[in-house]
Amino acid sequence: MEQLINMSSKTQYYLELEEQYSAHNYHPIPVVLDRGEGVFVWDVDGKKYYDFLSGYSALNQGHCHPRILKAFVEQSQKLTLTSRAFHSDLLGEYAKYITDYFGYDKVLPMNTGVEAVETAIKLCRKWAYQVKGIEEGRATIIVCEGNFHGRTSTVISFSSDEASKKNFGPYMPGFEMIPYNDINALALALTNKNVAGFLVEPIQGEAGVVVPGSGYLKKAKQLCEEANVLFMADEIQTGLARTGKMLACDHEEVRPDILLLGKALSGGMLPVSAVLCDDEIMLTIRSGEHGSTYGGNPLACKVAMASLQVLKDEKMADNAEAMGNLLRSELNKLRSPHISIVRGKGLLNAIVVQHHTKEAAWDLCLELKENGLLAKPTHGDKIRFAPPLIITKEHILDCIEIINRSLTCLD
Ligand code: IF1
Repeated sequence: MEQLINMSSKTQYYLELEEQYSAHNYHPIPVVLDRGEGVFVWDVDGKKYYDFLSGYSALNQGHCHPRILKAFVEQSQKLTLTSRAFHSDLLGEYAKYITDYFGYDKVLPMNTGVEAVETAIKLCRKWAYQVKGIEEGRATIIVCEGNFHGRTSTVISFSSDEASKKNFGPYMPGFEMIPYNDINALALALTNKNVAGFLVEPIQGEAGVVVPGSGYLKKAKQLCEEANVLFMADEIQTGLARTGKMLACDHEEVRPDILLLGKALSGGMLPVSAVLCDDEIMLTIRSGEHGSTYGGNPLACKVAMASLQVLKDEKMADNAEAMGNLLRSELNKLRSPHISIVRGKGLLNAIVVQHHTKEAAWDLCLELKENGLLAKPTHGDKIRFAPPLIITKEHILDCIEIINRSLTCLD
C-alpha cells in the first residue's frame, strides 16, 4: 500500500485492515469516512470534506437525508422483507407511485443497477421473440463504445473497457457495438432485422461525462421507432435530477421504451433499482420467469417513495441546473493551464486534467482531499465533479476556492 505523508494512525489502521482482509478490487482515495450529512462527510479524525462524488450519484439527495432516513427507520422497525412468495402492503402502493411518477404502465423492482440492466436485456429479448417475431436466439442489442452498465458477466461482455472484461470470458453473445454519439452508425446498425434494442446512457458517466450532441437522443429514439427496436435508456447515473431534469432524456423530450433507474432511487440508503416500461413489453415475462430475493421488498419501497418525493419537493433538478451552470462557469473563469476541458450537464460534471505527468489527476485529488474536497479520477486524466443536488451557491464558491488553491500543486 502506498505510504502517504501525514496520514493519521487511525486512518492507517483502517486502511491496513482493508488491505489485509478485503479484496483489492478498488483503489480508493486514502481517506476513511465515518459520518455523512448533506453535502459533507467526515473522516475518522473528525476532518470535514465536501463530497464531490455523491456515491457515484447514489446520494443526489445528500447524505442521510432526514425525510428518507425517517422512512428507512420507521419501516425497518415494522417489516423489511416478505420475499415475493407473499404480498406486502407496500409493493402495490410503490408500483402505482413510481409508474405515475414517470408515466409507464408497470415497474419491475430489482436491487442493484446492473440487475436492472440485466432485467432490461431479458425483457428486450423476450419482447423480440414473442412480439416482434425475431427468430429465437437471434436477438441483437446495440450498445455504445465507452459504455458502462455494470459488472456482471453478461454486461462486461459488451464493455469496451479492457480492465472491465479481460480474463472474464467467455463472453455473452448477442450485442453489437457502435460509436457513441454517431447517429449514422446507429442508422446502419438498425438495418439488421435481428436488432431488438438499443441500450444507451444519455450521458456516458464512467467514460468521463461524455455529453452527446444535442438532438442525438431524439434522433436515436426516432430511428429506433422506425425500425421497431426498443430504446432502452440507462438513467441509473444520469437520472433522478442529476443532470438538471428529472431524467437526462427529458432534455430532449425523449420517452424511453424501457427506463432503467437505480442509485439515488434510495438516496444512498440501500440498493434499489427499477425497470419501467409498458404492458406490451413488461407482460412478456410471466410468473416464475424472473425475480430476486430482495426485489420490491417493503423497506426498499418505502425508502424509494421518500427518495423520489424529496427530489420533487426540494426542486433538486432546478438546483442541479443552476448550481451546475455556476460550477462550470466558475471553473472556466479559473483559466487554469491544468484544466483542458470542463464538461457536463446539471451537477454531472468532469474536468480533463492537462499535465505532463500521468498521475496528475490522482495527485490533484490527493491535494483536494488535503484541502477538504473529495473527488476521484476516472480513466486517468478526468475528474468527476458531482456533488449532492442540495449544494448551495455558497458551497459551490467555497469549492471553487478549494479547487483553485489545489491546482497549484500541479504547477
Ligand atoms: C463500480 C463506474 C459510475 C452506472 C450505469 C449501471 C451501473 C452503473 C450508468 C451499475 C454503476 C457505478 C459502479 C461502480 C462505480 C460507478 C461508476 F465508474 F463504475 F462507472 F458511476 F460511473 N449503469 N456505476 O454508472 O449499477 O450495479 O453498480 O448498482 O462498479 O466501480 P450498480
